[in-house]
Amino acid sequence: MKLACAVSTYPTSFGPIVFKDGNLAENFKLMTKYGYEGMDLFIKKTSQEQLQEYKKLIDSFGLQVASLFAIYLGESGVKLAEKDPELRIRNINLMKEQLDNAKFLGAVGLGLGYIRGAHSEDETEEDAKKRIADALFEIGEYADNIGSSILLEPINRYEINTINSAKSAVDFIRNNNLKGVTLQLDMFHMNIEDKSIPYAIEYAKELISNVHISSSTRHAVGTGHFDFKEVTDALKKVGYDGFLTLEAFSNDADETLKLTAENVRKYL
Ligand code: LER
Ligand code: MN
Repeated sequence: MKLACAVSTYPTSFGPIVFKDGNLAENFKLMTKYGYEGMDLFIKKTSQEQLQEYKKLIDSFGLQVASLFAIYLGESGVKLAEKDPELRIRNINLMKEQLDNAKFLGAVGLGLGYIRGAHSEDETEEDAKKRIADALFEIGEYADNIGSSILLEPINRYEINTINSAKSAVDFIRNNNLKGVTLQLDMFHMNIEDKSIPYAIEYAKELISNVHISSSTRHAVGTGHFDFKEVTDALKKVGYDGFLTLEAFSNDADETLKLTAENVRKYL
């Protein structure tokens, strides 16, 4: 397994990202100092020229992109659970554009967090999940055709009311026969929603494409009460050899990266 870190290409207020200032070259320098090999890249609407610049810079540091996240779309109201048919088509197309960007950057795929959308008060989670599944059927097929993937991320109930546990995400993908859709796991969310993290990892095994790591308080790995060995043992047992991406709060990037690298390496 390889160590990665969440990085934003632009100044963002989104909480659990170590590098929120968009100073990519400076951030990459610190990452390589502690042996990080990749990143989850958080981007906003980006021109082809700008993407090429990012790729050049990432390559020059010998880094890789694990997942690409376009959370700005979610922040501007784009959701797959959209009820308006015309807006749904627009949203599906926006996701396809971002999949092309993920492919261009050599990422494992495009993360799908808040952009799946929530269910409204006058309907059940199942109602919204039907619309999300319909959209994902088309987007997943597109991803599969271009050799990429949508990484659906189970997110805890306090942040969104659809697809909270890893187990429910696996069932959702299987029950809807979704091609080109895999999983972005996140220890912080699984700790809240899954009865057992090792059991959920075993249950999800063929679908895991990336894993977000942090402490139980969502800071540097090793500073809370998570049994990190239990998690890495479970990942090893299912043969996972992708990225462990630090997605955490931090007031001191150097310290957060250093502590996480030390605490993760003992278990790899
Ligand atoms: C949100 O809490 C999260 O975990 C991210 O990966 C964004 O989707
Ligand atoms: Mn996450």
